[in-house]
Amino acid sequence: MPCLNSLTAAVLASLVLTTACVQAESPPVLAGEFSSPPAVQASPQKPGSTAAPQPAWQVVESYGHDRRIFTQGLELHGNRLYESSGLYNQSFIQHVPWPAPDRAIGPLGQTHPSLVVTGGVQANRFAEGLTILNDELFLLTWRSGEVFLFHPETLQPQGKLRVSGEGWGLTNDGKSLIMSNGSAELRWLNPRNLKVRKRLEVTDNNGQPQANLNELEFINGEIFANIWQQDRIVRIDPDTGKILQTLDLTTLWPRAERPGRADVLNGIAWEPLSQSLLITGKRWPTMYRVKLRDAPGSLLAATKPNVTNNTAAPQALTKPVN
Ligand SMILES: [Ca+2]
Repeated sequence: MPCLNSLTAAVLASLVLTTACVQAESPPVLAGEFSSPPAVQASPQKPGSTAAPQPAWQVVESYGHDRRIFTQGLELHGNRLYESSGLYNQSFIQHVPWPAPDRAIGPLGQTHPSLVVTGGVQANRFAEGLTILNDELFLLTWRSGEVFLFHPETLQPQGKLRVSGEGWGLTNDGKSLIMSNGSAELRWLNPRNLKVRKRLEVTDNNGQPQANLNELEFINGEIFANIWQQDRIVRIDPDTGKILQTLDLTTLWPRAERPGRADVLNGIAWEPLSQSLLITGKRWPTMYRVKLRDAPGSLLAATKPNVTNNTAAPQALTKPVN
C-alpha cells in the first residue's frame, strides 16, 4: 500500500531505542526529541509517617519512540515488541526485536532494517488495540466492527472476525480476548469466533462506572487500563470490576510540555524480565520503562488471599456466558 511504503520507510529511519538512564544522562541520539521524564512520582505521605513516601511508580529508563506512531496497542510477546498505529489511511502494525540488540546505538531502522517488520491495514480502517493469543495476532478496529488476524511473525493477513460496537483496547488472559470500547464495560471474547463469554462493568471507589477505558494489559491476574484523555492507568479486579488502584501519570510527560500534535498517553506493555511496564502515547517521542511500588497481582492477592499470581495459568472465568 502506498501509505505503508512511505510510512514503513519513515518508521525504519526514525525508530530509536536507547537505554539512556533518565536520571544520569541524556539520550545520545535525537536529544531534542526526547522529553525529560521525572525520576519519581510524588505520592501522598501517610499521616504521622516520618519516612519518605515510596512513589507508586518510577521511571527507570526511557527509549526513543517514533513520533509518527499514533499508538493504539502495545504488547510484548516473546522477544518482540508489537505496536499498532491508528488513524484512517495511516494505520499499521509493526514489531521490533526486544530487547533490541543494539538498544544503546541509535536508529534501529538504520542499523537493522530487516528486523523491523510492518504490516498493512486497509486504508479505510482505523487500527486500535492488539494482542497475541494462540500464535495469532488480533487487531481491533475502531468503528468497522472487524477484528483482523495476522501472522505474528510475518504480519501477513490471516483473516478477520466480526465484533459489535466500537473497538478500543485489547488484551488477553491466556484463554479469552479482553476488549474495551470506550465505555466502562470490558468484554471477554472467545478468540475463535469473538462470541462474548463475559461482560464486566468497571467501577471506581464510589461504585460509579469508569468510562473511557482504553488500552489494556493483563498482568498477573489484574487488568491494567489507561483512561482516555486523563493520563491515568487503573488496575482492575477482573472478577468484580472494582478499581484496585489508580496510577496518576500526569507528570510522566506533562501536557504543558507537549507539542500540538502529541496526543494522550496510550500504550501499556508488561516486560516480565524486568518486572516493569512500558508506557508511551500517541505521537510521543519517548517510551518509558516504569517500575511499580505494588507489583502487578499483589493488589488482587491482597483482596483474595487464595489467588496465586501466575500469568501462565490465569484464573478460569467465573461466569462464562458461552
Ligand atoms: Ca497492551
